[in-house]
Amino acid sequence: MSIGDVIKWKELDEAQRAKALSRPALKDEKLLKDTVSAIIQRVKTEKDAAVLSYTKEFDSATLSDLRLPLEQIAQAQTLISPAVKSAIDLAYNNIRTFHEAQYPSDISIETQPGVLCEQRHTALASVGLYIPGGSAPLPSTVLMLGVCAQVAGCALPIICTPPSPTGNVAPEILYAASKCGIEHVYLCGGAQAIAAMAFGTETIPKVDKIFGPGNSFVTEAKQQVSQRADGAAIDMPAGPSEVLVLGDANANPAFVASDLLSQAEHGPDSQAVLVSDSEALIKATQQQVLHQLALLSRKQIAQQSIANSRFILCENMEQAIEATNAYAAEHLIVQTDNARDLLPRLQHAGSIFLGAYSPESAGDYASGTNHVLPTYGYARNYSSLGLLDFMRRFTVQELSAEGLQTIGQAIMDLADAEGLDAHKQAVALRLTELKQDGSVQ
Ligand code: HSO
Ligand code: ZN
Repeated sequence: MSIGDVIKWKELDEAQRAKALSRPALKDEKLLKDTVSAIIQRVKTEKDAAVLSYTKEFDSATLSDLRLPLEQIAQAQTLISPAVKSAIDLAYNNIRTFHEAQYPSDISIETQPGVLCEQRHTALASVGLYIPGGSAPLPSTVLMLGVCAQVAGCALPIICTPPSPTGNVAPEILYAASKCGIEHVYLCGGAQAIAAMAFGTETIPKVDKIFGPGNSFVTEAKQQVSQRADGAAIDMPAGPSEVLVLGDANANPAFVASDLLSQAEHGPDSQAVLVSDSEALIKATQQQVLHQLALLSRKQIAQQSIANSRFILCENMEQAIEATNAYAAEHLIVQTDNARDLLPRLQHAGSIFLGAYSPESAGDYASGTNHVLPTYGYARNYSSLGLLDFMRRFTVQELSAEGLQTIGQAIMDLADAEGLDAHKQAVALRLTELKQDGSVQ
């Protein structure tokens, strides 16, 4: 079993440092793009028939109807254990509390007397939530997306999720959907599900925006449909998921190893990185990783990811913070003394977990924060998912006669400067009328 080497940061030049922080390469881009584009085209023209045929081909499920019967959503709670039911209830409440607190305030302000400017918010009308199937069905992702749609007030939230070969969906997923008030669940996955939500089929409604994680086909399909005017918007670009733990000599190696492995068990291309100024922590963590790994049910998956893990030894905390910021981790776990003191210096991360008792799993499931986060370095310029992603903001303005008189000359001068006569005229006509009216000077 192999584990990433210890990388000594001070011995690396700039190019080697960039390589030490690089993400796993995405494979065979051209083939992926072409395959996905063919699927999208077929779904766009053949609609339900194409989705049903892909579902048979890729999910081995022969369906007559893509929509899951509503009764199955209602019945789900009778099919899950009481422990899982109350865990979903607890997670739902915390996620709801945190996202309700994000509800934005509208703004209404007079920039000058009689010039009223407003910023308002409205929920997106229809949203498509993609929930992956495969080796681990994720009811937690239903909550992360579904609560946002519910709190924002989206009128039509729908879920697409791949069915099992017998045409079923895990009851945990359906119970989470029912908590979020979702009635439309469609049995399809992969690029075909993304295409169906982007363009609509006889059964699956077209949505305004598509959310959620997925494999490379799903990710590529989301990118492609988001680039078409007749497609749909998407939440964010995505790549394989990752964690970076920033630890000092006082960090608990068993805790650190468990966080690295939590990431590693997601998939072979997940990345786990430890950055530290303590060689002792790195060595002890590596031992713990090997020890804990052997006991995991998904050790086949985790060990592939751990083979690509990185252990970066820095000379001091300054340097460690620099490397951490350069990586821009999706999940950044800070296991140092006084972790909160470092917060102002941590620039790029999707979500930050402070201190020994804040494992990534807390945010993955139940603390209340969203687990849909920018991966693959996108934490430099994208935000963690939140309520506002399910809303749109727009502006309103209302000028009184006095207001137009106050700023009218400036508008006309700017229109002159841009050579746009009709713009100037739109103001001039009104000002002339006001003068004739005599109501305003
Ligand atoms: N760590 C994943 C989310 C997840 N973990 C779901 C467990 N279930 C991406 O943030
Ligand atoms: Zn996770």
